[in-house]
Amino acid sequence: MALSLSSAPVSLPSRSVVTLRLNTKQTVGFAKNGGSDLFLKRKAFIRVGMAVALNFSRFESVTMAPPDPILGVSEAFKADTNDLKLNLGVGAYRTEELQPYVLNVVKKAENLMLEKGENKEYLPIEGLAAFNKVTAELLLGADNPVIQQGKVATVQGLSGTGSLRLAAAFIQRYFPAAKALISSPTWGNHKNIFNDARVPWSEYRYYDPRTVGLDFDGMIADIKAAPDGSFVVLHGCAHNPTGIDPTPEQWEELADIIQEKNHIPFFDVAYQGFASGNLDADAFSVRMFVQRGLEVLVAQSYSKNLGLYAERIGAINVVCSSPDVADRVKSQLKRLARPMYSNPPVHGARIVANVVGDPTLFSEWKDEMEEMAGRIKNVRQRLYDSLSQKDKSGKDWSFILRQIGMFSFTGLNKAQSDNMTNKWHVYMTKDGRISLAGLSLSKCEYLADAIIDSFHNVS
Ligand code: KET
Repeated sequence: MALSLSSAPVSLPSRSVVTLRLNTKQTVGFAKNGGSDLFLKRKAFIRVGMAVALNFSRFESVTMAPPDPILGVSEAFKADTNDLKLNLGVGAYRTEELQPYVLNVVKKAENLMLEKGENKEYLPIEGLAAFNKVTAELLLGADNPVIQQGKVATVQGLSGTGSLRLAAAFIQRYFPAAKALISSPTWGNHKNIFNDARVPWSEYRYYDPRTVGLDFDGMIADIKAAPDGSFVVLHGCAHNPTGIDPTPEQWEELADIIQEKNHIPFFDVAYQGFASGNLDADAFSVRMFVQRGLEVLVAQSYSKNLGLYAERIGAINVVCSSPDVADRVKSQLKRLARPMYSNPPVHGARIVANVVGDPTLFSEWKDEMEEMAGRIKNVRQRLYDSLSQKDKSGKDWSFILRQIGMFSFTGLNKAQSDNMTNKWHVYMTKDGRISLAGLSLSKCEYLADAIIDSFHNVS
């Protein structure tokens, strides 16, 4: 059926609603449902100065966002039908058969939870108390005086990302003039997090491509040159993407400079246990800063070390100079969390509380983590061996063995990384990072061929 106006007839698609703005300032609505038109409001003979907006979206100006540099790689991998394909993009641990891995301690904790038949009521805004207790203890050591004195504000977060984002919102609210300092390079999402939270950031030098190592002098110089009272974002261990950490002596020197400059250290701890295979050893940097009496922010994640990627479980810890300050900081973190997501999910928090809080499960977890870290070390060695044997150019690949954690920063540039994907079906991030956690011993030779071809034949 057609709607006749003073101008040309207009055909309405079924189920459409049209609002006509009349020159009399009256609004008349028509709806068409199936075949019969309804006259909704007011009968009127109309001379229309009309805007009939059919097939027009109010979101027309929204542009297509680029794929995420890390998670977008997994999407592209899924779409590839080649059997040889290898996903070395996202940092997610796989078995030697390249299957996702659910830790045995996680299954045991989940069975316990099922037996207890716990309810699904809302958690408090700050999260599960049992989780918050064990997560701070795991990070700082259970006997750490700052815990015993109540100086740590711990709030359960939506894994590492959500915890970083909450802390960034806190920085924006209470230190609106402060800047975040991030390493160059760093985990790609750091920039997004600070951008979205409207915290200005700048980079400090970190990686030296000439030595394929740490540019410690550059790092110190940039941290010194930054405005006093900046938030220095540091990777607690297993720096992503370079796999290069400062030595203990360099950490001490960094703490000196940070203290001198009145900066606030902001640790991102996403790989505790994955650098050395040992949870305490990997917490060295954070604990050393805390021991010096510094106030410190620490975001934690259980995605990697407990394999709880999709559970979104982590925490933000703010170590404060007094229990009173810690209470106030915590109250403000809760205030920020409430309108964003109200309160966090319970399942992952219960798993962590059960595993870390139970001596038997805790010790089993350490064994499993050592096993995961060990498998990655084996793959790292095999990749190095394959590259060294196959590459006749004399290039020194030993940097791969010096890097730690889940990743290897290969030094391949964007064009070379593209070649890895387009020709060899090896999916990786465009900064040249490969996740060794997604590699098996049996695929090392193939990967070495791909790397050698890309490195030597693509400029
Ligand atoms: N910090 C770092 C340094 C990091 O590498 C990740 C994740 C996170 C925090 C956050 O993880 P979450 O799952 O929110 O706890 N990195 C891997 C996955 C990702 O990019 O989201 C990665 O680099 O592949």
